[in-house]
Formats: sequence, C-alpha cells, structure tokens
Amino acid sequence: MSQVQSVYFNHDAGVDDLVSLFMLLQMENVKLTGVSVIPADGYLEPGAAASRKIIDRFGTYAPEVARSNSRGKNPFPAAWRMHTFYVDALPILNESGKMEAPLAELPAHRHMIQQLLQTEGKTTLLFTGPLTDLARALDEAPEIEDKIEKLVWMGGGFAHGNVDEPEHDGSAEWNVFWDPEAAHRVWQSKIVIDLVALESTIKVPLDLNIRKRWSTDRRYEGVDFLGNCYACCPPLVHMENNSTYYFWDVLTTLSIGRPDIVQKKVVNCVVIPDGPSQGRTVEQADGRPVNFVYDTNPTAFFDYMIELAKKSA
Ligand code: AGV
Ligand code: CA
Repeated sequence: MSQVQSVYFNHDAGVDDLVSLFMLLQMENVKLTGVSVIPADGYLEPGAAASRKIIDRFGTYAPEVARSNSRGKNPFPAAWRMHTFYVDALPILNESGKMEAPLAELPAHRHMIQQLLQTEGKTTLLFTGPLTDLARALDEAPEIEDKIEKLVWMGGGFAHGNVDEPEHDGSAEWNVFWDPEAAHRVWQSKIVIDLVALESTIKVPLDLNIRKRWSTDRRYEGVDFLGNCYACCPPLVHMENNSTYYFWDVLTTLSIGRPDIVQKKVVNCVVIPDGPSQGRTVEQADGRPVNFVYDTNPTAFFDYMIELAKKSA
C-alpha cells in the first residue's frame, strides 16, 4: 500500500464537501491534520457541526475542525447553501446527541498555518470550495509554501463554466467565481496545483444508476449515508440544468486516495480576477502551469466510492 499522506481539508459545507470528509476518514493512505469550513456554498455553523458529527460517527481519529471568517465577492444561491442544514440533521449523525471532535479556536486560515507548520514533512492541501483561506494564509505566512506538498483543488474549467448569474458571461466555475481574487493570488505562488476541473467532473453526474446502487447496498450504514446525503439533490435524467449535481468534490477527494482514477496533463493558465468573465480560467502560454485533471474513469470512481463507504460499517 502507498505511504500515508498528511492532508489538510478546507471545504464549503455542500453535500459533496461533507461526503468528501466521510470518504477521507475511510482512506488508509490519508491522515487528516485538520478540517476547516468556509461558508461559501453552505452555512458555517451547521457546516462545522456536520463535520464534527461525521468525524465522530465515521472516523477512527479526530482532527480539529476550524471555522473560517472569510467572506466572498459573489454569493452562492441560498437554495444550494441550505443543503448544509439537511446533512447536519440526518438521524445517523445525531444518534449520540453529542459532538466530541474538537472545535479549533483559531479561524480557518490561521488554523491551517498552524497545522502546516506543526506537521512533520509536507502536507497536501485539499480545497473543495473557494481559495480565500489559502490566499489569506499565504499573505500572512508566506513560509508555509515550503510545507505544502501540493494543492488539490476542485475548481475551474477551460471549455465551459457553471455560473448562471446576472452580470456574468457564464465562463467561470463557481469555486473560482465566489472569490476570483483569491484564486488569482494563489496562482502567483509556486505551489504545485492539481486542478480538478469541470472537464472531468462532468463525467460523473448524480444519476439514477448510482442511486440504485446505494439503495441495493443500503444495509451498509456508510452506503445508506451516501444515499441519504444526496437525497436532497435532483438526479440528472433528461438534460443538464442549473440544479444538476455532479460528484465534483468527491472526484477531487478520491483522486488523492487513488490517483489512477483520473488523467492529468500540464496546462499553462491564468485566472481572470474581475469583469464579466471574473473567475474564468484561461489557457495562456505565459500563464502558470497546473496539472489539469481533464478525464476520469467513472466505473473505477463509483466502485471506489462504494468500497470506501462499505468499510465504515
Ligand atoms: O462548482 C462546483 C462546486 C463544488 O465544490 N459547488 C458544488 C460542489 O461542492 C458549486 C455548485 C455548482 N453547481 C451547483 C453547486 C449546484 N447545482 N448545486 C450546488 N452547488
Ligand atoms: Ca464544494
């Protein structure tokens, strides 16, 4: 088996963010050194509470959970953000009536700085929401760059975006759009970036096939938990629309445990920080290199997701 990697996880409390935390806790080759929650595509207090309850219910160790005090430029629709309350209220997470995983005193970006500096060797950063906390951490403590193995980020897309908002041309992916300046700041660093972009996540939509598999295996508590989490998201049946849900963050997360489920290539690119295309990632010869995750094997992805969920039983 591959070596155990230290991973610090910053997420924004959507359904696939919280499922990603559950998945990370099952990976034998990952040790979480901390978790933090930013209120972008979700809400802060239920996001921190759900994270602690997932750690309590499904973890064999208890990383600290920190709350972000970062705020973005372009807010997410409230209808999407409400998903956090749904996951936090699931009966399986509330059976014990307690929250034992420790809550950090420091705000997320400072907590991440502390954990990076305290952890032996280098840490992989996993971000499944906007990069605001990382941009602030780099401004406050530039020395952390040397302690970062790489950043694995769900963000961006070169062929298309997924923002459907007034005053925007639709070319950006939401995690970049929420705080385009933060992504722009991180692009100025020397950190190695694995960019899990819309080109690969579009291959793994929430559809009726995966729902059926969860139902068939619901005798495993972890598989039942997956089905219950995603029960608040409509499946892709006829055609994509603004509510269609993909396994964006879960694909990003599983690419850490099993790098063979995705394909990458180096692309030079920039982030547009403002204007009608703000948050767009654009290929550009003199841009900074990223490892662009452009493809995945959906069968291997779904099998690995279910395998991890079964382990938690
Ligand atoms: O753009 C994908 C990011 C991921 O980090 N998020 C959801 C994932 O957690 C924003 C998003 C785009 N479309 C959405 C989103 C939708 N239809 N519902 C909820 N969130
Ligand atoms: Ca997310």
